[in-house]
Amino acid sequence: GPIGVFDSGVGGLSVLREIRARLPHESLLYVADSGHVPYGEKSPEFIRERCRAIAGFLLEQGAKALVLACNTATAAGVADLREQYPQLPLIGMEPAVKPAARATRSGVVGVLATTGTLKSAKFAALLDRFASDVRVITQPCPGLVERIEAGELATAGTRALLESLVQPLIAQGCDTLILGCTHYPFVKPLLREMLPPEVALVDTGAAVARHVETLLAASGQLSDCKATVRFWSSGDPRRLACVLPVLWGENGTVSYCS
Ligand code: DGN
Repeated sequence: GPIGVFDSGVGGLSVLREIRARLPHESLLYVADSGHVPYGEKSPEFIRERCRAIAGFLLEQGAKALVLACNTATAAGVADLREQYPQLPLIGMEPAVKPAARATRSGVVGVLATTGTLKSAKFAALLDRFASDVRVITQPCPGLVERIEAGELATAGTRALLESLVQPLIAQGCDTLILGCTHYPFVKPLLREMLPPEVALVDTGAAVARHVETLLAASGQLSDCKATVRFWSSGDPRRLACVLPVLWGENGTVSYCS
């Protein structure tokens, strides 16, 4: 069976790319919940409902494993899904606090993420566990996900927004910047241009792809067939189809799902 991957929108494509690079023989199903993007400012209850609905849909389509390719959805909904599907390989995202706390030399780590992620109990627990001896500055990024959804990866407006978000962190001595939302890797080139070279950018996509491989291997479920990829959007499927060449690297068939 395929691996089911979902996000509030196109952000999870940054994770899907890592999964395909690591596991080229796995068929993939991707749901962009673009009818309800952004999740960043929505209530945890609402996001949990969306996670349940989308997980149910992907399992109906035959998914053998699920990846919540969204930090905000993971913070709100992964515990609930684990309870509902105790046997299912289920992988969520979380900001890379542990590797960043190890890597920093200045002792100051910045976290870019949505308000929902930063306010969650899961994130507070992560800081308690792994960041006790470094200073962590959190920075919510309202408006950034919307720009990335609109395909504005390198416009003047996106650049100005990013500058205003990261300059205060750099001014406070941050040398390690966590991209704690799956949309943000798509503006890495822009961030790289505006940041001093010694500032490291850390995201979780590759680690999640390795974790998917480990879980599937452990349950003997790795595939060696010819892989296919299918996409759904709860928004306008044509809009997702339009951005696939840029964000996914090739064209794809996109259907509507509710
Ligand atoms: N891509 C999601 C994340 O990783 O948190 C959030 C995007 C959103 O809907 N705000």
